[in-house]
Amino acid sequence: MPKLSVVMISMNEEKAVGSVIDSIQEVVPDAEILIVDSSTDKTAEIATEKGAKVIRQYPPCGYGRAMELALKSASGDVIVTMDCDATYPSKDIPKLVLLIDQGYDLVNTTRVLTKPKYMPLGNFIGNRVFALCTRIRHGIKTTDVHSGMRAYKRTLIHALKWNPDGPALPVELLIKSVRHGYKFIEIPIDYYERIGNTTLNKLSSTVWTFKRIFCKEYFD
Ligand SMILES: Nc1nc2c(ncn2[C@@H]2O[C@H](COP(=O)(O)OP(=O)(O)OP(=O)(O)O)[C@@H](O)[C@H]2O)c(=O)[nH]1
Ligand SMILES: [Mg+2]
Repeated sequence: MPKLSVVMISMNEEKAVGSVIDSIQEVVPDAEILIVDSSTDKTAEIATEKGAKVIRQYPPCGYGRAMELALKSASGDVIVTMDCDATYPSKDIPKLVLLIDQGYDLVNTTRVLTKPKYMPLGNFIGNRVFALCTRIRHGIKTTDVHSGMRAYKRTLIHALKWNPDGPALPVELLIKSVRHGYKFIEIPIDYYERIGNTTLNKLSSTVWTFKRIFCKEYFD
């Protein structure tokens, strides 16, 4: 098996982080678990105690800069991203790793083939619209450009250049990778109820999503 890192970013996820780490360690006990944390609560302490490697980024620098630090600091040959809010199915991590092992550079997941019970209707419609725009503009067969659960080959992460500013970085990582010729596949996953409060700013995320889909400077 290739060396695996599971990376997450966290901001005030003390209610969820412990169970998320437990669920990862249950399925991939040898994986490095790396968290870039910008919390004022006990998230970092809980994660460290559970055996995760925690990098503090404080004051918070936003989703993109935290995710960039996490992706670049991971030591694995395969890097899986998750949210720290218990919404993603850790049990599916081995499926993603296997696909990377079979030759894919980027394994995306989709939460929205049908409306997930725990995703608000507005978010579901937004996600489908973003994916449709991506399909039309770039010809990429995706239904979910915002999924936070993915596997990347390490070589892709260290070759690709991206803009870490603003929300919606996963959109740019997906579009750019496929446009640059990396081998891509998408698989469906379940999406669970969020523990704790969302940090998502819908307006800013929507604006940045469209910029990343339609402005050349973000996808070339
Ligand atoms: N380190 C760090 N983590 C962040 C920051 N903003 C968000 N996060 C984390 O990024 C992950 C995704 O944020 P969420 O609030 O879950 O946003 P989302 O997944 O788009 O929205 P939901 O559907 O409500 O879960 C979570 O684990 C957050 O704790 C930040 O500025 N710094
Ligand atoms: Mg989330």
